[in-house]
Amino acid sequence: MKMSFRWYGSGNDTVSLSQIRQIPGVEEIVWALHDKLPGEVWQPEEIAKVAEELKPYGFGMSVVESVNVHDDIKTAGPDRDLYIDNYIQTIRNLKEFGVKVICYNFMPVFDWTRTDLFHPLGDGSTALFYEKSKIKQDPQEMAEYILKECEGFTMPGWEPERLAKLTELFEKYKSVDKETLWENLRYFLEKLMPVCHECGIKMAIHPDDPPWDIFGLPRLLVDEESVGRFLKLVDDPYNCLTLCSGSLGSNPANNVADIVRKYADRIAFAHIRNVKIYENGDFSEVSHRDCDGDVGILDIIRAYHDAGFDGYIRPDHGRHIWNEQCRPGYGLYDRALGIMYILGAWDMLDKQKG
Ligand code: CS2
Ligand code: MN
Repeated sequence: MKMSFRWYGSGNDTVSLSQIRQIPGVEEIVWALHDKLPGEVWQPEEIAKVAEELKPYGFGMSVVESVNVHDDIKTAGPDRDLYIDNYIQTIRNLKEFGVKVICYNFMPVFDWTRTDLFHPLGDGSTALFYEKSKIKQDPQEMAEYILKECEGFTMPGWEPERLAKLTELFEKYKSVDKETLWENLRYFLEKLMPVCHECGIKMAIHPDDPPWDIFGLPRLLVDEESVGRFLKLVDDPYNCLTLCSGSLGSNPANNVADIVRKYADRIAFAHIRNVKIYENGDFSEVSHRDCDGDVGILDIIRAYHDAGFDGYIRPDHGRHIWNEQCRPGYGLYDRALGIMYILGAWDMLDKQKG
């Protein structure tokens, strides 16, 4: 297992590389070019700048999160082949810098969705929260709320340029039901696989967050069965998962540790996030400690350990603690605590194995 930490880039993150260097065990920075819109080619000169920044700290740059997928690819729009060609060029450019894994998602319109980004947890900390009943209402209202709360931060998947055209976007997805979306995903991945083999880069899809349909939009990767369907859809060792414990784990019917056990060989990247689920289906993100939430963090870590997981792993969202002013979910302190929890459990399992 190789520990990593997501970083949004100089001038775009409240956390610095020198801070990250002091978190024990971090080998890799999970990065992206955050000013790129979905569909644009990532140019070598732009990637080189990130490589130069990471070099003095000795961090690897093996994992990109995310190269976002253009809506024309998801909806089989008129320019999908052009955008797939651009994606392929980006893969080729990333290869030159040692990238091994591309994390992406295939969620229509929105990436992760929450109704409150600073929900009080009762101990003075706050975290991201999802209130089911609020999602039945207006997507425009929710998008405006998120964009307002995130002012000053770039939010991948929440590009204001895209969301300004929300009605148009919803219109595009009108004819895309779940089966069509699966088909469009297959089309995309089949075009990419030969290039992935050639470049030694794994495509690692992030499951849908939350793992159910929202605002009438279909969502594909929501449970063990659909994860299985995805892996068979394009049955290729370069077609992989970013297994996000918090995304799948917000449905209490999902046993994430079982999913890890079943598909470990196709997990390229692990996101460790804990959530507490309420009886009415609302959920709150919480600390990484197992007993603070419901996803079974320790079982999940054990499942990775038993499988001899040697992919990349990172704490996913953290709470906002100690008055830290940061990008929602992506502060320094709680994610650093998360890393220490994961490594503590991992080291103990190593020790027991002898
Ligand atoms: C991430 C996702 O912050 C998060 O919730 O886990 O946004 C993830 O980066 C994307 O879905 C991957 O494309
Ligand atoms: Mn995640």
